[in-house]
Amino acid sequence: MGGLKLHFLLFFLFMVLILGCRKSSPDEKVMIKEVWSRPVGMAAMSGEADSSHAHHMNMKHGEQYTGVVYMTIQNPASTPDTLISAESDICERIELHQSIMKGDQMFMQRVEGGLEIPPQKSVALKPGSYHLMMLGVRKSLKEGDTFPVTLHFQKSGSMIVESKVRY
Ligand SMILES: [Cu+2]
Repeated sequence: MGGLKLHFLLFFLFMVLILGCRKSSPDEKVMIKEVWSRPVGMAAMSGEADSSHAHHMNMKHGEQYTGVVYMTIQNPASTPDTLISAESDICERIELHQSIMKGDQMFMQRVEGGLEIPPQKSVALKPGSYHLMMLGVRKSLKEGDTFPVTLHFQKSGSMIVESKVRY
């Protein structure tokens, strides 16, 4: 009796192991979690509190509203994937940016060549790090609003996610 139970247990563990390994097949798509946005208003852009976005004023976006999109991208596959570009109906275009500290000041720069998501890793787009920058936002973003953002990945293709506005 005890031996039978042990065999069953070993078989069960074996199946878990096999299913666990199958999870990381190379054609598995990235998963997008915790998508949220917030507007970056003119006041914030010129104020000291958000000097990270000050360079947009120099980029002749002074008349436009901008916003950021944050999310976590998880890659369950055994090969890397790359976030190439993004777009949304609510803005003119979206750029991939990275915030970096220089001394005690925060600056942003465009990320060229897309953002690589290593195999079986997550990359967080979050304040002070990577973010999607929405330029020429056409509507006012109120807390709780949601809007679709289309993401284009090298391997996973295009996917639409809903971003929720949070302040
Ligand atoms: Cu930015």
